[in-house]
Amino acid sequence: MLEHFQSLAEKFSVNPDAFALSGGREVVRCLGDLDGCFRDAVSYSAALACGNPVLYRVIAVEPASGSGDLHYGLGILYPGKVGSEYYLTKGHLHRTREAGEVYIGQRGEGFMLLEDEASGESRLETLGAGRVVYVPGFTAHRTINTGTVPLTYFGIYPANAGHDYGAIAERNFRKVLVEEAGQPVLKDR
Ligand code: PAN
Ligand code: ZN
Repeated sequence: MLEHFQSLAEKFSVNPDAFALSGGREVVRCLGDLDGCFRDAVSYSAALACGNPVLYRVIAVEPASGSGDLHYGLGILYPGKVGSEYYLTKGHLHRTREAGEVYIGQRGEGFMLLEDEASGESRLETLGAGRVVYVPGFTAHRTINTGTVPLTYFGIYPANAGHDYGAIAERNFRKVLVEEAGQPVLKDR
């Protein structure tokens, strides 16, 4: 019986420090996968010419895909910048537009950039240890690491949410988060 519970603990464990989440599928995104995401194309090419570091990883668990089911994942976004713009995730809308998401910050310092698809209105929400960010439906979302250590976060979303990268990639987010005098500043692209 004890062995049974130990194996369950193994099956359903999360460890943000070790970036471990049981039962998930890992996706790794490198600098070269984020072509067109950063504002400064010259700095992007120069950075890529020096190497292709991993920018972030996501372990996603998809236990079931029926109506009402949930998927969840652990993300880790490393610190760094391209020019003056902080490392970020590609960002997406959910394919099922009305699907929302909850992000729970685990470690590090950063933000989520949210952009309402219809109005184009942007919002910057703090994401870090102990912060919860609710992403409403119909909202493009991207994670940004403004700190000096990896930013880890847990995300929970409807199983039918899906990822639509195309719509936001075509025009990109309207705002950029850049470092000015050592501080993050939100600017128009
Ligand atoms: C997250 C994201 C994760 C990586 O799990 O997928 O932060 O960002 P991109 O998917 O934009 O590369 C999520 O929002 N899932 O829906
Ligand atoms: Zn999402």
